[in-house]
Amino acid sequence: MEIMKRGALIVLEGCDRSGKTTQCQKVMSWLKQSNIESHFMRFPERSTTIGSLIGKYLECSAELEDHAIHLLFSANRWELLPDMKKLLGKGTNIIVDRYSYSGIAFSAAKPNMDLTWCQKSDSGLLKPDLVIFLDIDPTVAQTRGEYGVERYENLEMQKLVRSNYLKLKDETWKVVDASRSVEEVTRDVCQLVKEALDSKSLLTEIKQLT
Ligand code: FDM
Repeated sequence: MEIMKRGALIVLEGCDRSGKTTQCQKVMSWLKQSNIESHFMRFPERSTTIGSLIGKYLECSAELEDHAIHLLFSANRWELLPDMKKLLGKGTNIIVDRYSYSGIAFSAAKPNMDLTWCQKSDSGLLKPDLVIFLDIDPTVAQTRGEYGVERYENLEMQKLVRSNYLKLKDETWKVVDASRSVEEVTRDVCQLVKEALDSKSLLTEIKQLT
């Protein structure tokens, strides 16, 4: 009897202008062409009630205490957990643009926010099978175009965020040099995704973030 493989949970992370969204689109179109059942998600997911408040905060039209907004970002992942479990359970792979690591790296870049405290609210969410970190020096990333008007889109913050990201790196992380051309990065990203989809670990239950 053939054992059914669950879907893989694959996350792309990186600082602003590292090319996450472009690479997610490239991976999704490659998966579609290859007839591999996959679903795209992004965090924050601004379409929910919690997400719309997060959106207002990011656009600077609402102010929230730092711990409170951190917990809302986390709640936004918790509210989508049942959907994620359902998809993975029926064998659909999920490609995610930002996840808990953004939650921790951005919140902990603020004064008086503790990285370990920031990790706690996501404990129990699904642990990705693969995290692709698109690494680029924020000073170089900035040359790709002006930052927008949203909160956090400034060089100082992005430098702190990058150093936090690097503290979160574990065995599921693969670091990709995102300073290269879109095509070069896509080649590496698709290769990493392919390896994750071929992995025997998809025959075992998905782990949880601690
Ligand atoms: N962000 C994103 C957080 O601060 N915490 C989180 O948990 C997540 C998922 O929101 F500045 C920040 C990171 C970024 C902003 O921007 C979302 P995009 O352009 O929609 O990814």
